[in-house]
Amino acid sequence: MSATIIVYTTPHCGYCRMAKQLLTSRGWTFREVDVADDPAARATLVATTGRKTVPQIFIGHQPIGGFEELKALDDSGALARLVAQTRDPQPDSGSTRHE
Ligand SMILES: N[C@@H](CCC(=O)N[C@@H](CS)C(=O)NCC(=O)O)C(=O)O
Repeated sequence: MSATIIVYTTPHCGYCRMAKQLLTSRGWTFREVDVADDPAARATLVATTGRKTVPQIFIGHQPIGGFEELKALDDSGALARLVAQTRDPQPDSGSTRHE
């Protein structure tokens, strides 16, 4: 299963471009949602994240912020862990399946 990464963007947004480049450089696919012409989606995004800028990036269902937050997480190594957790649900190590 691949990680669900969603990047909310607008066209001509430099931070959006940098965020997408970072994710692509790591080999992670993502879904891009352009909210430029969708005021309702943008309002929902602001309500959900508390932030008015784009990009807004979600790893799984977790809003992590914009490009600068993405970069900080990447620099610390936390981003790769977050993506891996989202991508690979931990097996139920305490149980054995009998079929
Ligand atoms: N610190 C933010 C800065 C993002 C930012 O300033 N984005 C610009 C577009 S590139 C923005 O949303 N400006 C306000 C607007 O478009 O309404 C980040 O790293 O993502």
